[in-house]
Amino acid sequence: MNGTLARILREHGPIRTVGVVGMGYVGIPSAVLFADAPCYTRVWGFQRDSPTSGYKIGMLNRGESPLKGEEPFLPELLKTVVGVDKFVATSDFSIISKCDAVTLAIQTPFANPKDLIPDFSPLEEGLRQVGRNLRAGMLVVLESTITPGTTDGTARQILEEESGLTAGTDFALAHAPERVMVGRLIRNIQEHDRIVGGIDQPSTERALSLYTPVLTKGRTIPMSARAAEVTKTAENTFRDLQIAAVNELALYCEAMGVNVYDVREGVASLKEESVTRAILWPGAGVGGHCLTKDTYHLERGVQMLGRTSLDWPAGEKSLYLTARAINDFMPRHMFSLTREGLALAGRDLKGSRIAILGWAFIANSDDARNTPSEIYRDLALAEGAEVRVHDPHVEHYPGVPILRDTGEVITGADAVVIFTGHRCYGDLSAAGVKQACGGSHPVIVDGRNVINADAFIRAGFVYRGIGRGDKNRHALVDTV
Ligand code: SAJ
Repeated sequence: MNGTLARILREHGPIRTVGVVGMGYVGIPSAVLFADAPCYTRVWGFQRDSPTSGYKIGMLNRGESPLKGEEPFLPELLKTVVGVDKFVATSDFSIISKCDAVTLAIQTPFANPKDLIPDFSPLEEGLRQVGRNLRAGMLVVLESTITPGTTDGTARQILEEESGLTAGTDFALAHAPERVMVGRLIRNIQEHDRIVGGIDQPSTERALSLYTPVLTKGRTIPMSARAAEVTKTAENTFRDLQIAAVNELALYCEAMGVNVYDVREGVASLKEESVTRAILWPGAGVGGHCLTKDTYHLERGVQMLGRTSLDWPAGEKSLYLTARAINDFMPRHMFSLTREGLALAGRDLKGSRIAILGWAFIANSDDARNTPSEIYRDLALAEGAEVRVHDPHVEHYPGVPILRDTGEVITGADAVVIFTGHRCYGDLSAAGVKQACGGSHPVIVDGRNVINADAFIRAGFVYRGIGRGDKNRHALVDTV
């Protein structure tokens, strides 16, 4: 046990003031929950006053959430903590020196996944701001998902360089990864168990004391900083792998003329003590800000930390990278199904009108980060098709007109392609869609198994569905 840091933290007393760097999907709900905890007297939300995101500061200080989409409890909580002056958003990073604890919730995308090169520049800039205003006795926590080794590596170096202090002696340093999903940010922070990993024991204990007051159902799970980094990257990598496994099964089922959903129900039915078959859902692709990159953080981590010690079968590719490749392939498979369907209807992609239903990366949300629909749209445009996009929630997306009226998007379409499992697409009627499309054999490609295949086939559609080998070779029905 490092006596010096433990003594300094004891003399510093309990955490009373908290700073959160990065007012986004993770930082805002975290800051609001810290501010709502009676034990914390003041919480600052730090945000760069940049042209793209500076507007958030004013909104937050008016008690308005800049986050799009429905986030239960957040608007009320935000109004409350701003109303009682416990939460203030600011671009004045010098105020960090008034905080007992600072968390960083800044995105960590990959500049080039293929070569495992992340773009850590936003995170590094945030760390420099914290380092410049760091005082002895403070706690710094990284909440962003990071390459294993970053907390005790790059982050430590930058903080020590900028502050002249020593991590583990003068200040505490830890990683406590976020585990939130859009649409349930507040509940996820309160109810999910919190992984907390310090670079040493006093750092772990200090970070545990920071998060305990905001947890309702969740427990804290202490471990080392590196184990926490691996835990976070691994949990998303495993989810991506599970999705890839069922996507591969779906492709196999199509090839064998079988319905993957029957198989899935069968596989999932094997339930008895200690036997769980966590088989997930196949689909048109994997999007979002997490599963699309966290595998690369894990891969980069083992490359950097385990290059010489990893025992691995010669010539074998990483299972996790193969999973990424399969999930990235699914929008392309949707495109092949479209091409195949149009050919059956006697049409080429070139000049065909395609209606994409669903731009969000996840059902019933407006979050379109890394949406699989974009890969598909680019392929279709490149082949000379005319593409229109509908989404009930996504308001705006750079360079892509998003329409709200389903009728307007489907009218005159040669192919209707369902990419997101929004609830409203389950209500699509075969007769209504057929009338809007107008042709004798429009194509419908279901990437989320939301429509009734038989009803559309009876109405004269060329039907194609992910994993629907039982239907994808149906005979064409002439309805006139
Ligand atoms: N998807 C499928 N089949 C499935 C589940 C998801 O194709 O059975 C697709 C979705 O359509 C979406 C993508 O995968 O395009 C990601 O979906 P998701 O449900 O994993 O949503 P995320 O990425 O917002 O949330 C994940 C979650 N991680 C895990 O469950 C291990 C969440 O708990 C994390 O907090 C989040 O990543 C994150 O921020 O890391």
